[in-house]
Amino acid sequence: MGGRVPLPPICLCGFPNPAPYRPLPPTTAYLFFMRLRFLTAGESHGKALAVIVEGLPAGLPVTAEAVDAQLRRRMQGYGRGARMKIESDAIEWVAGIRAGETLGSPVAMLIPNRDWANWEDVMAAEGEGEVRRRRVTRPRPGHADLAGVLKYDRLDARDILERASARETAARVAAGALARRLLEEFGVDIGSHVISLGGIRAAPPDALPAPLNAASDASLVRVLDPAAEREIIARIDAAKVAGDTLGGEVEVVARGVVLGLGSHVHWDRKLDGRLAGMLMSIPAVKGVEIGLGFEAARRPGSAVHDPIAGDRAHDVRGGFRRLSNHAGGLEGGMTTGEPLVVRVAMKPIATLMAPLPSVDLATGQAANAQSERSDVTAVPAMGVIAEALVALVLADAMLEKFGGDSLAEMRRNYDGYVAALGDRWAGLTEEGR
Ligand code: EPS
Repeated sequence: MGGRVPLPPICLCGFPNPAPYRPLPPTTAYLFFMRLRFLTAGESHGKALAVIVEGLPAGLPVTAEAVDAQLRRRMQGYGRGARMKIESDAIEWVAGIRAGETLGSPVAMLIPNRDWANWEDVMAAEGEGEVRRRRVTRPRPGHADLAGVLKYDRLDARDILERASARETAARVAAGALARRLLEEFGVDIGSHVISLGGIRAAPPDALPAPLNAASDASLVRVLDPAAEREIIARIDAAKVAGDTLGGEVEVVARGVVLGLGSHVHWDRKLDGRLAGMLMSIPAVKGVEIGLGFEAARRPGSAVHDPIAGDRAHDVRGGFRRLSNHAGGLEGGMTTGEPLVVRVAMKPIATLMAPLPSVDLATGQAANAQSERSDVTAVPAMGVIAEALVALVLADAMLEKFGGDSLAEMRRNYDGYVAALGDRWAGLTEEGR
């Protein structure tokens, strides 16, 4: 007998494979959202958008008006299309709220689509009826149409675009409004402003106004520079005439965020990654920067890192302050207590009224892409969406750090932590300071 020793199974990388492959448990999918989870459902021209938010503590005062106010902000902005004239977004509570407070159970909300009245036949859940009317067979470059129909084996790109539409973000803004409500209880204020649109850069003031949204929402394109506002509006008008669309950049600022949210200890607990991943999920968003962002790569360290100074104020910064905030309020995956500053870049909307070349999936022939009614730009609205998503990530990180089944319990944990940070500073000798 040859007595050959069986070789260990070898994986493709050439190393011995000690254990058979086992799929990761499904809970892994939730690592990015440990405490606060949300799910949305709904097609752009379906009956309604639905959202469930799970993980909010009991006892948080909420009103439909506070949620609706955020939905109204999302509908604004010069350059939006006819759809926003049809809709008047507002929520219906479905579950999780009683007597104006959260119960600690999942909160469910509906946002009815007014436009549903015009699409009931085409979007009917059952029966062929008119379903084959208004088929989309000429995929738009830049949209989900082509990859979607091929991957999901559909004949009609409407089956894809209805869900890929940025209409879904209304549901996320509603979820974000609840997160924002929680953060307000802890003194956090989140705002945004447009810093470029259609290639025109705004020159915002060095010291941003507070509250930021009171100033940015007063502008038709949410910029803090009246000269740039005029130029941007002219650029949008010209793009509309040309059948074109425009992208741009938004800056989101969260003030009052306590030091120590997120963690340096593991990749999926770093707040930078959690924020960037969430913001990159906004339709048409192609880039996210934190603080100086890409500019930090071009400067020496001495012109990037924020010098540290003591500060007796016992606030969210734990008794210290920074002489600059190039880090955008994040170091080592943790908040520093300085304002959190995130910039988000959006490409132009993919639906062009002067469409680009495509292929008709019904005939295989070259044809121009389909033109569905759309916006020239949605950059001002994207700022509102980005604020909502930043709120969801921060609320999740707050719940992770301070926990609590009720708002009162969460507040005790928060107050104890902030007091302990202050005590540490108070314990230093005069000499040490
Ligand atoms: C949107 C609703 C949509 C578009 C836009 C965002 O309405 P409709 O398709 O009926 O005109 O205005 O959708 C897109 C930009 C897109 O690419 O699909 C909304 O509610 O935000």
